[in-house]
Order: sequence, then structure tokens, then C-alpha cells
Amino acid sequence: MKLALILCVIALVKSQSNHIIELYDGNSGFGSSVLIDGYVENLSEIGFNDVTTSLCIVQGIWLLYENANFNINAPGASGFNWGINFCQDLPPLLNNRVTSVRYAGSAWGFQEDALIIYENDWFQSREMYAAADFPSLGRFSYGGSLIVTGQSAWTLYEYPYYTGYRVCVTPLDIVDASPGFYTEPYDFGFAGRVIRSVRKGCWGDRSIYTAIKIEPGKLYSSYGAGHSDSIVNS
Ligand SMILES: [Ca+2]
Ligand SMILES: [Ca+2]
Repeated sequence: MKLALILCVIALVKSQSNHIIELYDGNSGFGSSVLIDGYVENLSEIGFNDVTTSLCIVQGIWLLYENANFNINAPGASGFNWGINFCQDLPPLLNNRVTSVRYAGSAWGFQEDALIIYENDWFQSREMYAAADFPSLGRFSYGGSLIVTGQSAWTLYEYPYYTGYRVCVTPLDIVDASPGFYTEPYDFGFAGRVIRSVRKGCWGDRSIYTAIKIEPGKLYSSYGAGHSDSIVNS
């Protein structure tokens, strides 16, 4: 009993989330591989930089980047996918190029209510994670892209304390808790603006934006910097 408890505690300490992805050097899940359940800012830390050719998602929402630190310093190609138990080969723009990966949403439930705002388009750079109302988002220019998980809509505001221009964004399917992906500011009506506060639910007079249609079990990727308006469904 005690041993089981200790093992359980060790397991909790070791795993970073229940989003789980496996990266493979070869096609179709062949070759050497690494199992990842957390943020990896540089895959060279685990000897897997620029070698991934295919991936298998055990579960979760996963984001892949061409450059280190989720493309913070150098914008580049990125990809995203979500679902349970599927494998996929990477498209040419990401094949043998992935350098950082991270999951999106609650660490322990990718279908729990959350709003994740990224500084740049295509889920690049810094992120702001909100599971509840956030009256002031601080110094970064958040508003390049977002992911809405769970079963709640959110209102985004141009100014702190829920003031100024506002829009409402929703998950893709609010009943099934399918995540909503908004790859660029035009997708949620915030082009040229910064998000400075967010509130759970749809509030006041506002426009409602719905997520682009994304199917589970497929990887979607950008063409990289300067071509972020294109979705490649490989
Ligand atoms: Ca490879
Ligand atoms: Ca790379």
C-alpha cells in the first residue's frame, strides 16, 4: 500500500501533463523515438533536434515549431493537431525541422475550460493561459492567435478591466468540447489590436467569432514566416 502510494507520487512528479506525444525519426512511427508529455524548448536537449519525420499523439493538443523556444526569437513554420491515438507523417516544411514542442490547454485535461492566447500568429512565441477571468494581461502584446478549450465561450477586450473593443470567441464545438483554433488576428476580429483583458462567457454587445473547422487526428501547419495565412492539411 505504502509502496503503491510512493510510486504514485513519483509518477505524479515525473509526468508533466497527460498530453502525450511520441516523435519518430522515420515515417509512419518507425525508427528511434522520444515520448514527450511537457514543454520542450529545444529538442537538442533530448537528442532529437531536426530529426522528427512522423508523430503519434496518444492524446492532447500539440504544437510543433521549426525553431527553438516555440519560435519566440525566430518566427518559422509551425503545426498543430489535437485528438486521441493517431499517427501522422510530417509535411515537407516540418520534416526533419522540428526543434521545439509544447501542448496547449490544461495540463491534466485538454477538454477543460481554458483560453490560451499567443503573442504571434500560428501559436508562436509567448503564451498567456487563462482558466478564469483575467482583468489585465500585462506587458506583452498578446493577440496573434488563440486556442479555446472546453465548453465555454470567452470575451476578449482591447483594454484592461473589461473595457474597449470586444469580441466573443468559442470552442469549435461547445457541446463536445472540441478545441477552437484561431491562427491569426483576423480569425477573431482583433487585427491591429492587443488583447488586454479576458472574461469567461460572452458579455455585452459584441461580435461572435467561431473557430476554423479543424478535424481531430490531423496535423495542420503553416508555411512559416510571411505565409501564415495558409493552412496545409497534410
Ligand atoms: Ca527523420
Ligand atoms: Ca529546426
